[in-house]
Amino acid sequence: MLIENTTKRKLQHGEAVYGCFFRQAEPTLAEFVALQGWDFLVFDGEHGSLQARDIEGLARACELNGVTPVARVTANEPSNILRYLDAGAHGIHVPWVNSAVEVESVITAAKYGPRGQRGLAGSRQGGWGSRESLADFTARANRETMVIIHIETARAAAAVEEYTTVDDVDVLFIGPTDLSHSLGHPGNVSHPDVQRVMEQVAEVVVASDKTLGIFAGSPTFAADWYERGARYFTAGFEGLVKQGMQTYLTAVRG
Ligand code: 3PY
Ligand code: MG
Repeated sequence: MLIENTTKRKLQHGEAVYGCFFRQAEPTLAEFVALQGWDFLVFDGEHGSLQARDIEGLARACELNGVTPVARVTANEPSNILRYLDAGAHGIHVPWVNSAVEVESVITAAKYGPRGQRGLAGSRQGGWGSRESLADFTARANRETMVIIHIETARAAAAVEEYTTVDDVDVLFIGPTDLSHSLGHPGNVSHPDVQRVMEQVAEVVVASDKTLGIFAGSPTFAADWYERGARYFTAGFEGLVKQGMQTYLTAVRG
């Protein structure tokens, strides 16, 4: 249930927040991951097989441990956004958003009136109307729900200035991998063309009232982008587990 979004609160105070992408439909494993000290977990409906229904148990595993459950939706589509939020995500990552008009449509889908047109019903996110009235919940949800928009195509990068003018966007999030692909250097995030576009995006976002977010799989990448003004960071579960296991095996096998 969405009572308070502690990650959003930290961002509002200018603090850096750290989260982990996770795509297993296993609440017990999510609970273990949540206990490692993350501010938030991002349950990944885009790259993986998670369904909106899986968010119910995964969100509960987070909520029990004071961690914010966020979901990456499959696509920018109102019924898709609605189902992930109603199931219990406190925020959404929306991939492949390619114009300011599309950003506005995310907000319309994610916020209740008067700002948006999110479908209203008793849902797990609102405690099925058992904790407070639906009217009170709409105000709470509009205040607490976090919206993270991916900048991961050349088109999105070129339009980012306009994205910063859309109210109620919390985080403009660079997706380095898709961006590298879109710029003609698939998987080569350190290519100078990709770095230059990421820097241009960063400058525009940092000068605005939005938070700059980025996927940062390593601490050095995250530290570098902290210096450039990013405050919302994600890593990935598999990447971190892989590093830990390989470090262990390399050490024990000498
Ligand atoms: C990307 O790098 O494309 C991402 O979406 C990271 O989450
Ligand atoms: Mg991506």
